[in-house]
Amino acid sequence: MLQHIVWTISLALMMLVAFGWSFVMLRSGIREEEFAPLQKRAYRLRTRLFWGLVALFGLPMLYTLFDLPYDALRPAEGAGAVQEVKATGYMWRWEVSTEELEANRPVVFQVSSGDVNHGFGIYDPDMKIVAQTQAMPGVTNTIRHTFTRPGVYRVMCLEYCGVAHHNMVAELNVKERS
Ligand SMILES: [Cu+2]
Repeated sequence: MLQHIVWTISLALMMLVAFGWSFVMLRSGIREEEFAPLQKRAYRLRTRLFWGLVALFGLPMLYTLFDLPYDALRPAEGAGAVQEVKATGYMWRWEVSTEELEANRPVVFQVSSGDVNHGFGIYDPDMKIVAQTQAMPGVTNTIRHTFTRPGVYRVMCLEYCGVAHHNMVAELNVKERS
């Protein structure tokens, strides 16, 4: 149902954009000096509309950026010593220095690759992504994450790296903090 509404709205907006494009294309031969007063008003309106939209959507967009699974942007929460994990991607497996972690204690992942580019994505027990970074040869990327919920998390490759790409799964066992 919702999908149907969104599709109808998208279609209407696409038609509006197509109409705007064809209008501009048909009128593109006219110089600015020859604009009719109505056209000048339309252009002024467009400028105001542009800045209005920037103001209206700019802030919510910035705000939602914080929900992206890039934990480098957020400091890890939780007290206690940091747990360090070295993770290296290979075609087609992950080498993880430890699979046993504690919840509510910050974890720092040092992520790299032994061959080609891989994507290091951590999924929670509900298969929702919680953190991710690139695994690149010759580069170590750091991500910080604090697991708040115990359970079995999965590391999966997010970058297609060959025929057995789908086999690149490692498990992280996050236990209740002792
Ligand atoms: Cu892959």
